[in-house]
Amino acid sequence: MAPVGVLLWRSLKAYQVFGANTDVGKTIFTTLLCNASRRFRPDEQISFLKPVSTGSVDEADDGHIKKFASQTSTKTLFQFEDPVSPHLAATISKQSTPADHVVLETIRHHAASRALDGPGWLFLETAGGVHSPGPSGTTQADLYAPLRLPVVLIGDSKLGGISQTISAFESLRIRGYDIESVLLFENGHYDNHSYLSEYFAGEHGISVEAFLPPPLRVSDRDSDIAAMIEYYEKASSTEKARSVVDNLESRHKDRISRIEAMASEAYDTIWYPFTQHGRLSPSRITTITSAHGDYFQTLVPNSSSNPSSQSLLQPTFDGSASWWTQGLGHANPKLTLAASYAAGRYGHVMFAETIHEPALELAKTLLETMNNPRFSRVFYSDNGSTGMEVAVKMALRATRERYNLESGDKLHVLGLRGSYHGDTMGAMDSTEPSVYNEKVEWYDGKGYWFDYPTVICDNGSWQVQVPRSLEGHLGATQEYGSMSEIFDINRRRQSEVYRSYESYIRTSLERLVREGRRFGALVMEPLVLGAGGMIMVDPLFQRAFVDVVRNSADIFSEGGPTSEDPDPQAWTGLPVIFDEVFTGLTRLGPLSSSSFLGVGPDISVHAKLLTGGLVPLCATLASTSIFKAFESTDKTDALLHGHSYTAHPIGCQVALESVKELRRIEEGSTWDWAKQSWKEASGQASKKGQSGHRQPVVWSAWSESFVSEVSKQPQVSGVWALGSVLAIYMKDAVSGYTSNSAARVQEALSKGVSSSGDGSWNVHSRVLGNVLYMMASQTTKREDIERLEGLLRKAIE
Ligand SMILES: Cc1ncc(COP(=O)(O)O)c(C=O)c1O
Ligand SMILES: *[C@@H]1O[C@H](CO)[C@@H](O)[C@H](O)[C@H]1NC(C)=O
Ligand SMILES: *[C@@H]1O[C@H](CO)[C@@H](O)[C@H](O)[C@H]1NC(C)=O
Ligand SMILES: *[C@@H]1O[C@H](CO)[C@@H](O)[C@H](O)[C@H]1NC(C)=O
Ligand SMILES: *[C@@H]1O[C@H](CO)[C@@H](O)[C@H](O)[C@H]1NC(C)=O
Ligand SMILES: CC(=O)N[C@H]1CO[C@H](CO)[C@@H](O)[C@@H]1O
Repeated sequence: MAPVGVLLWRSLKAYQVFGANTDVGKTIFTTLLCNASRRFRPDEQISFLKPVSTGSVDEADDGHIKKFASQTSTKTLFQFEDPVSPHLAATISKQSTPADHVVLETIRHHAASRALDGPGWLFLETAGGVHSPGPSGTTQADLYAPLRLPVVLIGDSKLGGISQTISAFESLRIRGYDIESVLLFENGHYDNHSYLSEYFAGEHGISVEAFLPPPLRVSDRDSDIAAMIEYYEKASSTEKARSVVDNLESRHKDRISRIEAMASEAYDTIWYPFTQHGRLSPSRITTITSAHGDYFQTLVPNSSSNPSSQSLLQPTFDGSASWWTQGLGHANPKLTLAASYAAGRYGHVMFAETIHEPALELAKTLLETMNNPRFSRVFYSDNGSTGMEVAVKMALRATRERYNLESGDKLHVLGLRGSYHGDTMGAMDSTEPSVYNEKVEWYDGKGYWFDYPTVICDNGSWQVQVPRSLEGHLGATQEYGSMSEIFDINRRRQSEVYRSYESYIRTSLERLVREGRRFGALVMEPLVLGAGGMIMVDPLFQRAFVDVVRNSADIFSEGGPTSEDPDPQAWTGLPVIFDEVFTGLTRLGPLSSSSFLGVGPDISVHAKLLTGGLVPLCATLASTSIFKAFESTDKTDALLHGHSYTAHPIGCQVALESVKELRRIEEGSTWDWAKQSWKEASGQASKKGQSGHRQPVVWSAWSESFVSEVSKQPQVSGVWALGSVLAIYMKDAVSGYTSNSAARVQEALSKGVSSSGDGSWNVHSRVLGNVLYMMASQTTKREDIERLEGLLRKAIE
């Protein structure tokens, strides 16, 4: 089954009719719309769709339509006999309850076949009010959101109806629906539609039309029908009805022309990040009209030359998880509501010597979640770069205080080659020269970056590969039976390999200090260097690095005076900073990627998944011993660092919701299918080392068999997968040329799977040099992964 796509065709003007409440006249208005659109567009076909209907078939809404808008083709997709809410009807009935995606898929299938019939209209009528539950229990506003049909909202003209109508509007609006028209009955006593007309026209540019209500029911069936025929005859021929039809048609056309113009307008007005404009053209720009779950909805290429019955949009898997930020799905309603709540409660408030509930709750939650006994403080900033910036400031000051260094001594950081910590100055200076910073005028790297052994699956075998430059110190590449053996830190720490890592690092540090360098911090991305090329570092090497640094106070103090810190959780040697911006909060499985190393940092930095990717926010966690380095009676000794949006309440509230959700996922059974398959593949038993920490289970959403299979392809030099991340290293196509084999796979993914029917979809991905990576969210289902693996296989071949 293809992923769910938004419904948009040039030929078919499809609208979803929502009611502000039950019993506000949805069926009457839908009948009126069907009847009037046929009257004013006599050459177009009119369709009515009731996705879910309850109650006896005789009284069903499509019966009403058949009677009073007789030239409409009608269809009910799921009919339940009991006249109760669909979620109850579905449980009472003997039929099985259709899952949400089945309801959506069935609607899409039906609408696509209507689109093929040539120019026409489709009116899809919902049941009850906007939040009345669908069959699975998901409320309709959420259930239908992925289709993103434009809405005709039927207002409530009864007592209290203004409030009902506005509430319904707001519920739809915050879920990304476009409300194109509000229709309601005239109410002779109150004239309330004038209030709504002004409200919607003024604030939202939406037209409100009030129609006379139908005649009261009479007991004689024939006269009742006659009266209704007269009513529809009259109402549908009014100028008002014509203007509603005209308005809906022009809104449809506007929507399409706006979408189709976006890429070329962007080409003329936008300055893109990480983009060489000299090589850009409008056709290379992806127009994203909305996003839901793991998919963008994008404009199909060359849409204007396609037949008008072909879908204008297609689902596009967000293969980079929108720069690694997404984990709980795009447009997640829980996060949307959290953001709206905080915006309503606070908007934004400043954060020096003030406190608000979202920031406090989040700080407590993060300290508990990271479960690192060293941590006691949370510092907020607004993105990964600035969070790292402040982490480095913290660490360098703590080192300066501990070793009583002069303020003139320039402190360097220790790190790994290929690190990336962001694009602000200090974050850049903490990394070695690379494409990201080399050409930046103020870049001034201050540090020493080690080479290191890496983990990869090559030709079906898991290896720790040692770079040529280190073979003399660390020996040759080692093969392991499975990835989890490589991650068995407790066992590997007893090995000869660990001792060779230790002595190599220790000797190097001694040499560097002898050469006159002074160090202020160890800065690492635990396990995976993201932007540097999706490189998985041997966790044992990083562990050895931390162990050696913590035991080398003698080297870093250079025999000078040292201030003691009696706190048992105090840092030793140098403060250790883990940049978990990319790797943390379940991206690789565990809540903290430091658990792979079995050692906690003194400072850690969290962003991206922190807010489920909805808004930027960063939290830098620090130990008391680091915090104390800034304490004095002099204001200028304080950490004088802050941003306009530090700890903004919306970010904190959303983060609170995300972290709770990620914890539920991490502790629950969501990933059991994936864990099970990796366990079977490697004979892994969940083990607790006798002497060490509890090691996290090593698994990935991407299957072990897929990783192993792809690693055997002649074009591929290696693969790894962990948590939601998959990295495929392509061999250079022609030696001497810069690699473009990853770009070719990327191209094939973006062509995607086309279907003569209506199930086309594709993949948006980003490559890093010769590495193609793919990222799922924490909620991606097995079927989606299998579908993607299928496409990847073809793209690589
Ligand atoms: C490891 C790491 N640190 C820091 C950053 C910078 O984060 P931001 O882009 O939120 O400033 C990134 C961004 O990709 C990252 O991957
Ligand atoms: C509109 O309604 C009237 C009254 O029921 C009916 O006579 C007419 O055929 C309907 N038009 C269409 C196009 O269904
Ligand atoms: C779109 O049209 C251009 C020019 O007509 C053509 O070169 C290109 O291959 C087309 N792209 C697709 C995806 O069909
Ligand atoms: C991060 O936040 C800082 C401070 O608000 C800002 O200057 C910077 O542009 C942001 N983004 C990056 C990528 O550094
Ligand atoms: C890959 O491994 C198989 C055995 O598992 C071996 O026969 C083959 O030669 C290897 N291929 C390469 C390119 O090393
Ligand atoms: C439907 C609704 O909100 N009705 C109100 C219309 O306006 C009158 C007075 O202007 C109110 O009394 C009704 O409650």
